[in-house]
Amino acid sequence: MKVAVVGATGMVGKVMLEVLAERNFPVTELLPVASEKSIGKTVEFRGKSYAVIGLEEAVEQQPDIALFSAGGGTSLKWAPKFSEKGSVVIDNSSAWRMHPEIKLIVPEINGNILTKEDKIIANPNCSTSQLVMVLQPLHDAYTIHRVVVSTYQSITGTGVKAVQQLENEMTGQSGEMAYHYPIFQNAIPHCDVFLENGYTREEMKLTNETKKILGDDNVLLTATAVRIPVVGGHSESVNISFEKDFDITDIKRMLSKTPGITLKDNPDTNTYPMPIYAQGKDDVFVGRIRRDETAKNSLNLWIVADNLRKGAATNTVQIAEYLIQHQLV
Ligand code: 11C
Repeated sequence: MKVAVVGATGMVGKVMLEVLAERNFPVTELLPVASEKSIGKTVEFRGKSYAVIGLEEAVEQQPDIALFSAGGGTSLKWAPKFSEKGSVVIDNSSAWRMHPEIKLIVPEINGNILTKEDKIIANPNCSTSQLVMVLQPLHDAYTIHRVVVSTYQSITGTGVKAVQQLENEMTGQSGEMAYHYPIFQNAIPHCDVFLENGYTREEMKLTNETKKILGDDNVLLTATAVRIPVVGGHSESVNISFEKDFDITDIKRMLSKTPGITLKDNPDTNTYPMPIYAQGKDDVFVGRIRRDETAKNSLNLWIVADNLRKGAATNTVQIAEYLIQHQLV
């Protein structure tokens, strides 16, 4: 496969290259692509250096697959140009996710809806991917009525500028601010921009993308998204109400058997998921599973995943793997 990685010098792009290499993705030719200012820089892939090329040149080279993580504007403009030339674009930005004709895919959940006709495929927001991985098996078994989620999100979701801001604040240096406020020793209840309804766009992505991936508009979901000074992954406190009653032991057993999920849940040994353990891993970690004693058919749980992996690069590569395995590319 001739594979283009658009945004190859960015935070997610670099992880995409790592994930492609780790998973032995059948790359026969790699095209690392980035904006004008990065052309000529090099990136490493499987021990070799590759020169970064621009978007025009990459389109002309007609890659089989183009993995995009270069921001919504670039995706809106360039994904159609690649697909018109025959490439399949898997886009990690928010540009295409809610487009009615574009599929929003977590392969373990809804990979089966992909066809050869899908030339632009959207990858969900990081906080959504890890959430739906856990919601989907539970929805199948007990029918979710309502979800209340509060996120504790890694600064890597914002990008390099935020990582730099935290480093500056930790070492007492001044510099550019990615956030309106200091992030060191802080929690900022504001991820992405505010919308007219008082929610942030991150919060509404959780609501809307979850319904689209689960394929069920009846699932009610309300969210509060919070940024915290952590780099290893996003954490989520999740309260779920079901139509049907459940048994906690069955839920733990079911989740422990779900591919892509690791159950870490043992109060006796202080075992629960945390970003320091999720960092660099592809799985979604779940724990603190307990009945909500204040509401009917309800429970609480805690989900953690590396937002740059299952939340972004890994899921994108898994979509590409799915296409190959099912001869859709
Ligand atoms: C964050 N979830 O942590 C965001 C980053 O829509 O792909 C990814 C934004 C997106 O701020």
